[in-house]
Amino acid sequence: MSLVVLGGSVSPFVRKVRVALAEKGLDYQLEQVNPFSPPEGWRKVSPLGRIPAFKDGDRTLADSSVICAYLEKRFPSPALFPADPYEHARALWFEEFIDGGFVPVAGSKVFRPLVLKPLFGGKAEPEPADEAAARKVVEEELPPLWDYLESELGDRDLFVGRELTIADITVASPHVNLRHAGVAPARKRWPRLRAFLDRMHARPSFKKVIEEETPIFGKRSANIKD
Ligand SMILES: N[C@@H](CCC(=O)N[C@@H](CS)C(=O)NCC(=O)O)C(=O)O
Repeated sequence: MSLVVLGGSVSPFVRKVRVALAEKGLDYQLEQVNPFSPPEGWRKVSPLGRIPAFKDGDRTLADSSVICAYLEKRFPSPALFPADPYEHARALWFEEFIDGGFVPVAGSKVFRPLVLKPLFGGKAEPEPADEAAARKVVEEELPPLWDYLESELGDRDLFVGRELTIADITVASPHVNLRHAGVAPARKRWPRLRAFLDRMHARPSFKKVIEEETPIFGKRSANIKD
């Protein structure tokens, strides 16, 4: 068996697949692909040009949600998708919420200007204008999304059902990017969400990738306040 994840480890969608593989106890290789300067033939593997893509032997797939759905059928145990039809659909919904709603804000408007742009522009710190714009997003655009997640958690430890699911992995993953940018939901206003993230990021599956990434991307994570 040869499983390969293709993509940059800093992508929340690549991390989601890596954590799902780790939670299922599967070995895999990570082949670094930068979607902005991809290898030849990349569009054959990932028709939309995005990361992650995935190889299982000579079979290829693209899109983290598709890859995770495949992994679930191929390696059913331990399950990461609920058996109950409604709970299953709810788990898919959280994948969509993060993909279509949360990452376009947290990734493009916060992590990219605060962490990626300075790194790739060879600068130690973001431009003041980028910092100010990102700060505004953190103050105005992330709170309603965090309010929603806080209310969906309710008094439970996990988003759907009683076992860890793809919903939990998917929600926790882009919060690693935010953590690298020095941003987290304040414990006072979003106590359940913050405690959930602390628990998720302490799981061995997340801990391993966070430890790999932090020396490269996580300079601002020490700035996080409660
Ligand atoms: N729905 C996709 C989203 C993947 C995605 O947007 N990946 C970003 C990196 S985080 C990417 O490849 N961007 C490059 C591009 O859109 O050209 C998934 O779940 O895999």
